[in-house]
Amino acid sequence: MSDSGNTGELITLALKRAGVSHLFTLNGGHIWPILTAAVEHDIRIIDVRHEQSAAFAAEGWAKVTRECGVAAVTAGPGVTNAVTALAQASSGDSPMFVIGGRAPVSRWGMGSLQEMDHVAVVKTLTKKALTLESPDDAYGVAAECIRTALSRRTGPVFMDVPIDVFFGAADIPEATEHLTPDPGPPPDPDRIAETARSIREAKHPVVVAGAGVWWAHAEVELRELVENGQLPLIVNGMARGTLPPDHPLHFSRARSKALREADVVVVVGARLDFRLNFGQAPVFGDETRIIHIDVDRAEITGALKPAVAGLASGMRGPMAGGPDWLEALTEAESAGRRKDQAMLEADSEPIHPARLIAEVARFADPDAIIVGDGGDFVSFAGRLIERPKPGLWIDPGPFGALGSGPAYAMAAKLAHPNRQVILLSGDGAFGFSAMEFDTLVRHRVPVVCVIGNNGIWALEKHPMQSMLGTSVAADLAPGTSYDKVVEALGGHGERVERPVDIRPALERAFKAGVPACINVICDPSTEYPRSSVLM
Ligand SMILES: Cc1ncc(C[n+]2csc(CCOP(=O)(O)OP(=O)(O)O)c2C)c(N)n1
Ligand SMILES: [Mg+2]
Repeated sequence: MSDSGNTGELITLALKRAGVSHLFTLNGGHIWPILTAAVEHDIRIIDVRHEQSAAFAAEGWAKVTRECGVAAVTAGPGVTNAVTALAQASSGDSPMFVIGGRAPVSRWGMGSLQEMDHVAVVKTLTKKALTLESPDDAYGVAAECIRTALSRRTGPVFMDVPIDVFFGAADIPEATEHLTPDPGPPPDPDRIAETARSIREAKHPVVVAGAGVWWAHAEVELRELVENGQLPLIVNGMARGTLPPDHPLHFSRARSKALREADVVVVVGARLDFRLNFGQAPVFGDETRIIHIDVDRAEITGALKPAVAGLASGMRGPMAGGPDWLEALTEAESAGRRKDQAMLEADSEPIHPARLIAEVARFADPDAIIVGDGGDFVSFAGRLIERPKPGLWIDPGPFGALGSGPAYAMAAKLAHPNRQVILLSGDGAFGFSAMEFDTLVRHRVPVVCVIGNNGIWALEKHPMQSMLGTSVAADLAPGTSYDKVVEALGGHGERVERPVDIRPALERAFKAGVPACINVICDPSTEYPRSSVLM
């Protein structure tokens, strides 16, 4: 006869079994059973100041570790506060599991405190959303939720638990088989061989890789593909760092030339969304043939790891393209880099955001995890900071929610306590989740936040001004002392106004041993040189 446990304990045991080590949460009576069980079974609880951050932290955990991040939020407003993060996870394919409290099933419809049907709200944002009906199902359903989140295409899963079900009990199951995530159907070998042939016959081939490669653990195969075929690689999203910045096949500044002039572009694990101009001209040439490969929703579908490995081994044999293509791109790449040089070295005051980014890039360790949360400031960072490996640059992805940064940085530092974690935040972005510095202080998670404080919502103000001739609701107060906010919460804070003071401030912030904020006053008139409208 096995022991019994309440539903909170049964869910917790399923989480443990799936390797979950952290639970991001904010208290509410509807979820007490999982909070007490997590403590009992040694899952570390990180309690935040807003449920949005609990869910963003779970998502950040997923992005950094490729494990399933888990958050527990209370019924009603706890769940609605987590909705933005579920949407972000859905748009970025982040595997996460959000557990919600729920008003009691025994009084459903009678108007209990915080009663609402969460499942109806989150259904379109999740791979699966359900209400747990009985303690007997708790272990198996929770295990299956994690498996679903990690199966490809990865994504968020939601389960709510009525409070009377949460406190109900069932037998603890005997040790069960570990549930293995589904990597996706095997790709069609004929289509892979055909694609390999198209690449070999191309004069100007290009490979574009996106987050799907990261989620599929296919970065080694991707490198083999481009090296075997000597193919120029362009990355976006979580595929950043797939090749180190000095690799001769890694191109970023030559991106527009490469896409415009390519005859064959193989897009792997990336969506043909606004970042790739929906696969259309003028970003792609009129004659460019795009071959789209992804685990689903693509021309060629299937598990990406074997698909890319298949392409890599198909690169043996004669290639139609000569060295001229790579040479032309290399030249464009160097010219683009030379053009950026002046802003990287700018000595002006207020500080040029690119100079600030350059100082951070020089300071960061090779394995530092850099988190971006903001507008133009993060665009500068995205362009100027390069990572030697994937998984070291974390941003909101295509959903673009401001305010995810502190939670992502927290998750990154919890997952990798011995590495530097640097949060690059716009001053506007900082306002969304500033109270999470209290969470970082309480849980002793010493991330260093660098604010590019330009006193405006620059990514909106500059385009609004140039497109509409006016800007409305685009200003913040100049020079606000956000560093004092962090200091007041128990962290280390500094204000920096001169370029020469950036590096010493970074050194002190990392030595401080507590969460830190370097509030750098930046020039509001510098506009990110954007070539497209972000819509
Ligand atoms: C939650 C949310 N609200 C609004 C926006 C629209 N938005 C995108 S960038 C941006 C400006 C960000 O300003 P800041 O963080 O100060 O960075 P800056 O552009 O000034 O460098 C805004 C308002 C968004 N992406 N997400
Ligand atoms: Mg700003």
